Amino acid sequence: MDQDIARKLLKVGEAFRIKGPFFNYEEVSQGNVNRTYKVNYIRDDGTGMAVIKPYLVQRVNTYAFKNPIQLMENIDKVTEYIRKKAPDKVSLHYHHTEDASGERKTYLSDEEDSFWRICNYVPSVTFDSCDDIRVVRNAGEAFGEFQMLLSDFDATQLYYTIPDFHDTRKRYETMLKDVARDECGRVAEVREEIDWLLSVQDQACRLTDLFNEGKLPLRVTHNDTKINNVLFDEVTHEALVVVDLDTVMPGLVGHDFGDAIRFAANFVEEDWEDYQKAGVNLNIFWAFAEGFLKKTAKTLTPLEVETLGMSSFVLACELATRFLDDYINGDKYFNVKKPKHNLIRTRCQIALAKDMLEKQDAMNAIVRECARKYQNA
Ligand code: GN1
Ligand code: MG
Repeated sequence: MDQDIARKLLKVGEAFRIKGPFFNYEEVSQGNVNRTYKVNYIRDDGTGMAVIKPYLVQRVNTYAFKNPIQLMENIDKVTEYIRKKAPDKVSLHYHHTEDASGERKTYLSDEEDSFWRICNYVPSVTFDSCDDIRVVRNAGEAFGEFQMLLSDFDATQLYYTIPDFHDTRKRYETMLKDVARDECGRVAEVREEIDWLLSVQDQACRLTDLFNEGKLPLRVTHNDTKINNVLFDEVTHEALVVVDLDTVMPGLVGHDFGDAIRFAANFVEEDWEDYQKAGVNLNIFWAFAEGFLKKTAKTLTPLEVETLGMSSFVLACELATRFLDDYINGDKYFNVKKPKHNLIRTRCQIALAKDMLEKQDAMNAIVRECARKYQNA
């Protein structure tokens, strides 16, 4: 246990009036942007016996999220809405601080300009990668259901926590500006990656273009649908709840479908050193599509259905530009754990995207088949 972190977490817990002595903490290593800790406190179970009570404590990355207070307002509204609509479902509850004047907040913004929040810890398992078709189908259902739960939520109530988050055209423009600046002298090393991404730019920007042409409806989407953002029951592996609501904003259905596929259906993890092995596992693709369309098929427009197959290619390319841009800028946005981490991630997304291009027809056929099945069900 790092003593400085432990001391910091202790202070944060005090601000949120968490009861009982601080016991210990462990870092939850999944997120690439925020820092997350499971912090354990000791409680009396009412009979004099000590029990461990865990909380999930997060430090929000304010480089990525410039307005974390608005972000917390979004989360409050969305979790409240889902709780009312589906009161029996497991849900996230954020704790409140209280200052001398009695003002309560769901966050602590402290002197070092760091931004903290605490929510209930849900006993569960998560999967960073998964070959179990049933689990993947459950994840598809969970993200599909999440979108359906919010289908009549008034999207104008939501702030854009990261403007233009899935605007692929703008992601390319930003990367090109940073290439021109070449702040860290890294551009020469990544010419091949830049050239490949530029060679597929129009295909990669297909969702953005269709939206700008007014052909796709805006929905409330999750926008960060990695399978490890679903908590599963430890025994049954049923999906319990979708977490990581920082990017819940108006978006396109393809953003959620494509992002989930590029993460869950990849043969290897997102930062696999041997990146040539990246590629799309069609069985996993099918399982996710089946779960997702089971929940959404009846509400999607024909064009939305048509975009799902290619959306995974779009999201893989978009994320490759983001990782590459961050590498070129000196690794400021994504947490990196080793040198060239963002470059390895870029190469992995590019290898995946190349494989997706070859499997485009198969992916489209699977989506059409699942949509047909559940539109008529
Ligand atoms: C970030 O925070 P995390 O690890 O769930 C990123 C996603 C990327 C993902 C890639 C706010 O997600 O957009 O797809 O890394 N989130 C943000 O692993 O930028
Ligand atoms: Mg996230």
